[in-house]
This record gives sequence, structure tokens and C-alpha cells, in this order.
Amino acid sequence: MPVMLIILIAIGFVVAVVAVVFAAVRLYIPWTPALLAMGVACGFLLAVWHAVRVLSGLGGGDTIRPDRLYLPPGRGRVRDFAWPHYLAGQVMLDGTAVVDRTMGDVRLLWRLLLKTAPRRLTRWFDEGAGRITAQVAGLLLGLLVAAALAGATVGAALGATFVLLAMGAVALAGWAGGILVAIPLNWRDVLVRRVRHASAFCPACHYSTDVPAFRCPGPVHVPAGAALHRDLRAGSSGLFRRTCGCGAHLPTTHLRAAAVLDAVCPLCETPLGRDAGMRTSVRVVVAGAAGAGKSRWAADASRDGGQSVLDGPCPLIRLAGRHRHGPADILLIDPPGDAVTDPRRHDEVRALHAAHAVVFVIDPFTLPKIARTLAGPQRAQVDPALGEGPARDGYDAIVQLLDSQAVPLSRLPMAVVVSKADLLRRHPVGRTLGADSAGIRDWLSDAGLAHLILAADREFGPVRYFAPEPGTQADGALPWLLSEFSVSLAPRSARPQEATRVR
Ligand SMILES: Nc1nc2c(ncn2[C@@H]2O[C@H](COP(=O)(O)OP(=O)(O)OP(=O)(O)O)[C@@H](O)[C@H]2O)c(=O)[nH]1
Ligand SMILES: [Mg+2]
Ligand SMILES: [Zn+2]
Ligand SMILES: [Zn+2]
Repeated sequence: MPVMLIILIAIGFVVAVVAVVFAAVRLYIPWTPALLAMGVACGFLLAVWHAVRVLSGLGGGDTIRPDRLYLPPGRGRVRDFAWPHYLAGQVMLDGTAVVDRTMGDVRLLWRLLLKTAPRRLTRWFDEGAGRITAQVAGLLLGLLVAAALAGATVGAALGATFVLLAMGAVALAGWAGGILVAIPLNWRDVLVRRVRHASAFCPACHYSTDVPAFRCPGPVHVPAGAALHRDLRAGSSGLFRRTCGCGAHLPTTHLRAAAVLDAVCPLCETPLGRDAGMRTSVRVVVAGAAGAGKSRWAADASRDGGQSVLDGPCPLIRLAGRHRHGPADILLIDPPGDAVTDPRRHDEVRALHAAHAVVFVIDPFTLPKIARTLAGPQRAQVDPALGEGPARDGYDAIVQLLDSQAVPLSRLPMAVVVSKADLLRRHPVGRTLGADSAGIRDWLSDAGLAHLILAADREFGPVRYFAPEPGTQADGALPWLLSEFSVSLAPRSARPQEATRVR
């Protein structure tokens, strides 16, 4: 607003000067008003002419360029290598250019007049005081030109103001309309992601994100990293499509970009495949004390999907699933119990920050109350499979780790799995182990885990209990967890590939 005020004051000032000059000159020359009016008209046209030149690109004004706007990731704000929409930047430069050029011309004319007129007058005076008529005529002529120029100044100011107001109105209308269109477009992304329970997970660096980066298919990008577009929302670079700094057109919104562009991990640039971030994804962490039987459970749960070879510090098993809106990726994350309990090894298990559900595996033979009942040959049977740590420690460790990675525990469903049920059911102490969730819960409570059960009820989302026979997938823990996300395991025939282990 202060700019408008200054313009108005300037116009007022010029009008006052013009009025005085006008009054003085009018006494002598009757057609001053016409000259003044002509000046105003010319000034106005001058501004309009400059506007036409600048807007048509002939004016050669300053241009916003994507390489000047590009901010690579690293420190602070990140901005993609893309042309901003005309109304999102260039319009301001053009407005300034119109004002600068118009006022520059007016200034030039005044300078000419003020420089030459006094010189002429001095010369006349020098040529003889007697030629008074010539002096008066010169003075009047100067005043006359000044009147015309004053008119032109007012006209130019009016014209520039008119052009600015018109451009401002168009820009405002464009922004208002653009925001009204962009909001639903961008909300559609959020909504689709939420309905599908979609997100992307990088198999290389284990980073999970809602929105991956997309690689522009254009051939040349300078600087090199500029080919990655990290924010394809409808916005100031375009509502329905944007122009990359390389000239290629890209679709806006995550939903449309994911269908046609190659998605990559925003951190390590590993390719994530089509539909990354828009495909249903459920990541299940298999937690428990060391040796509790986690890997065995994961192998059984993915048995129908194939491979069972473990590798990497934190093995991942990918399974194909189905959601009512399309295919689903299921990932079993199987961290070693030691890495979860040892803070120095937490880097190995950073995949856990991406957890959506937890399977907590309990080795019943590590419970002191159960261990005490084992003796002689029974003990010998169990020993080779005995877990290394107390279940409670395993539970505390996983809760602390997930908490420290800002995982919203209270939203995570948890399946508590009693492992080694084949051995357990052979012992008298295991005969009372119920078959359903409530029965298993009661048995665990009697076996000394009442506190853990209460903590799980308090800290996690829905909790259910399972005691599967190893070697079968019939325990139902995984199907139940998946059903919490409206996902089911894909029938074997529908699986594009067998379960694969990824690092
Ligand atoms: N009989 C029997 N043995 C089991 C069962 N589950 C696990 N085991 C044995 O228990 C031992 C540990 O099992 P794993 O699945 O490797 O345990 P883990 O929890 O993955 O162990 P870490 O990854 O080291 O934390 C192995 O010797 C398994 O064969 C089971 O249901 N029945
Ligand atoms: Mg393991
Ligand atoms: Zn990555
Ligand atoms: Zn490009």
C-alpha cells in the first residue's frame, strides 16, 4: 500500500505543478489546455505501449529463471527446478519493468528540456538585451513544452497505475482461482493415500516417506541433481502440469506423477518403481527377545510366498497382498533381537521407524515360571531352541526403540505370538495353553506376564494372542494384522513373484 500512496502523492504533486504552470501559461497562450490534454494522452499511451512490449516479450525485461530459483536439498528450503507459473513471479517483474520504462522515458524528456532550455535562453540573452521579444517568446515556448511534458508525466503516471492495477487484478483473480483448484487437487493425493494406506519404503536405505521424488525424463539437467522433482503438488509451478527447467512437461500431483514417472528414494535416489507412495503398503515388525523365534515365525508366515533365506543385518521379507483398491506391498521386518536391545546397533534397525504393525514373539521357555518346571529329558528337548533373553526386556526394548523413532504406538495393532508351541504343548505346563486369543492371554498372564499384557493393552492399538504350530501358516497372526488395514495376502496364483528378501 505505501507504494500506491507514494504514487498518489506524486500524481497530486504533479497535478498541482501543472495547474500553476497551466494558469500562468494560459494567460498568454490560449491553446495550452489542448497541449496539456495531448500530453496526458501521450503519456498514457506511452505506458500502455511499454506494457504491450513487456508482456509480449519484446521488451526484454528481467525474467525469472528456474536455475535461479532452484534450491537443492541440503540446508533449509528445497525448491524444484521448474518454471514458476507466470502469475507466481514473472508478473511482478513485468509490472516493475513497465513502470521503470515509462518513467525512464518521461525522465529523459524532462532532462532534455531542462538541459537545453536554459542554454538557449542564456544564448538569447547574450545576443542582446534588446531582443526582448525573442526572450519572451523563448520563455513562453519553454513553458509551453513544459506544460505538454507535465501533461505527459501525469498521463504516464496514470497509465502505469492503470497497467499495474489491471495486472494486479488479473494476478489476484488467477491466484484466487488457482488456490481454489489446487486445494482439492492436492487433497485428492492425501485422501487416496489415506484410503489405500499407501506410502513408499526404500529397500536400500530403509527410509520411508509418503511422497517419493520423481525423475524428470528430460535429457539434460544443469545442475545435475535438478532432474529430481520433490514437490509435484499443484501450486505455483502449475496446477495440472509443470515445465521442468529442462523444458519437459511433467504432470502435477503425486497420484498422476506416480503413474507415469520413475519414483526414487528422496534420500539415496534408489528407484522405487511405478506407483511408489500410492500403493497400499503394510510393514510388520517382528519383535521379541533374542532367540525368541522371530525369524522362524517370519519364515512360516511367508512360507506360502516362497524363499526363506535370511540376509543382511535387518532382513526384510516382501509379500504380495491385496487391498480393495489394488495390489498391496507387505513387508516383514525381522530385526535381530540383539540389535534392538543394544542402542549402539540401532542404526542397523532403522527400518523400524516405518512400522505399521507389530508381531511380538515370546519364547515361553524363557519365562522363569515355565523354565522351573522343566527338568531332565524335558530340559534337553527344549535347550537347543531356548531363547536368550527375558520377554519383558524384549518388550521394553522394542517399545523404547519405536518411541524414540516417533512411531505412534497407540495406532499399531500388535499380535503377541507364543513361539515354540510344538515343544510347549508336549509338556504338562503347556497343556493348559488355550487355543483362542483369550485363552492364550490368560495362560501368559498365569505364566508371569500379567504386567506385560497390561502394558501392551495400554501402549498399543488392538492386541491379539496367537500360539501357532511351527511349520504352518495357520496361526492367523499375519492375516489378522493385515485385516486391520483392509489388506489380505494375495492368493498364490495372483502373486507376481514369490516372497523376496530385500536388503
Ligand atoms: N521347535 C521349535 N523351535 C523353534 C521355534 N521357533 C524358533 N525355534 C528355534 O529357536 C531358535 C531361535 O529361533 P530364531 O527364529 O532364529 O529366533 P530369532 O528370534 O529370530 O533370534 P534372533 O534373530 O537372534 O533375535 C532356533 O534354533 C529355532 O530353530 C518353534 O516354533 N519350534
Ligand atoms: Mg532372527
Ligand atoms: Zn533410500
Ligand atoms: Zn527436466
